[in-house]
Amino acid sequence: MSGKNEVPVVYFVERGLYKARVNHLMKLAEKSKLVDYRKDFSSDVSHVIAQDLSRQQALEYLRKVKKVKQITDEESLQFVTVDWFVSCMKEKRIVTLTEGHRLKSDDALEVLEEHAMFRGDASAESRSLAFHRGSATLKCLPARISCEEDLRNLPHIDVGNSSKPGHCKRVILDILSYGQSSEVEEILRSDFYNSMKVFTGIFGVGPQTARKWFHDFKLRTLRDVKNSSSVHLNKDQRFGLEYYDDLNRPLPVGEARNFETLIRQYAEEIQPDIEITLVGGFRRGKPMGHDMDLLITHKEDGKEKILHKLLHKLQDRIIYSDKKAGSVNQPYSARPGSTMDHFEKCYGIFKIDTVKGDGSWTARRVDLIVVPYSQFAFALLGWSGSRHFEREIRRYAKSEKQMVLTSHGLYSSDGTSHPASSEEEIFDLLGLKYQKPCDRNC
Ligand code: 8DG
Ligand code: CA
Ligand code: CA
Repeated sequence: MSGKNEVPVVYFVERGLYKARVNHLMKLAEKSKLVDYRKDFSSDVSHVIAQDLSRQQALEYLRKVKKVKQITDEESLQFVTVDWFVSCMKEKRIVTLTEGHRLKSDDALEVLEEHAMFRGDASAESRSLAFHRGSATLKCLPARISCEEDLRNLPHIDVGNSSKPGHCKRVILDILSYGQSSEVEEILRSDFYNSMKVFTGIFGVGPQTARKWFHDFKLRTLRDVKNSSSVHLNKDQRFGLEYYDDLNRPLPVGEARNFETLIRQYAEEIQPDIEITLVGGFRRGKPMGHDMDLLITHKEDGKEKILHKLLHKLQDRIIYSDKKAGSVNQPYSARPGSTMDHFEKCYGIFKIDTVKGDGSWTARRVDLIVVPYSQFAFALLGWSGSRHFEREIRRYAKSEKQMVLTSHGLYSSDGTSHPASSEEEIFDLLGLKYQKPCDRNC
């Protein structure tokens, strides 16, 4: 857009969106007087609209799929989310762009971390961990890195005295010198990375299945998956595919808090002293999440079929639910190092009211976990994440204290259990300084 009051010229990136949704959006844009709409990308487009793609992926799509040779003024192009467009249509005005409306830029080290897990070869875990640690170091810095000197002595980046820089450092140095890392750009452009990203976005599909689809069945898109005769989807995956759009839409904390309140209300109707706690990323203060994790606990240790009764009250909202019976009396059998636990729980997809309060809903993933009161502090610590924090604190317990920490308890190597009634006590037992949930976002 060159002039101040010009009408935005919008273009939709179809990748990652269902055909029906794209058609619907295009029709809205065509009819609207607020925006001009281009079916084909042209040089006058001012707003590129996409969902669940980074800025680089949207650009890549234009170059590779749409064969756009030259994007004249990439800097002035706005890369925005479908949510921005929908808000404009609903409010019948051009909504001011906020950071939340812009497609995010890829974090180079996070791309490498993800790519290592997608490849899944023998060294995948250690490679991805190395990139994660490098990326976490950068995030903790008070200012942006501007020269090689800023990297000196940084943990997991400036490692060892070798004259050959480590992988993380090499990538950062490339970005400092050339504005980008050719290795990362190549990954972002690759069919493998882009297809794996889409496939692993389906609930119930992990890297292993996604790799099989990509390499053995030669699938590339969601449409390929749907039309493939080789793919046999299990129940999770069928729902995952059907609600792909909704389940991949970031979940705002307000929506999660509203649902937490509703669950608490239902729980109170069942029995007044049931406690409901929203955990996971939201407890760490994240404004957005991918699902809701709710702990349900009761002083009289779960004899009351709480989950069954709760799900009954929620029945109109259940799209899918997978109940797992618990075996909380043999918690020590938990595989060390694994975050999987033995609580009675339900992995579900529920219809959750949007924050608009107009009766509209979005399909969301919800984990409901029933925790015996005596194990609550451990479950709280275990389910608050982040996954990386959990891995590190469990590793620390094992290597420094010769103890096993799980979401059920803390145990010495002879199996003795060390009870705790708060997270603070667990940190204490481990000889660690207490870390608030908001400081566990590493
Ligand atoms: P997000 O949803 O905001 O994207 O992130 P998150 O809330 O940090 O991640 P999550 O995938 O929802 O996982 C939350 C925490 O739950 C994570 O640290 C691992 C932990 N967790 C357990 N036990 C189990 C389990 O049996 N299954 C799963 N899926 N997660 C578990 O402690
Ligand atoms: Ca979560
Ligand atoms: Ca979860």
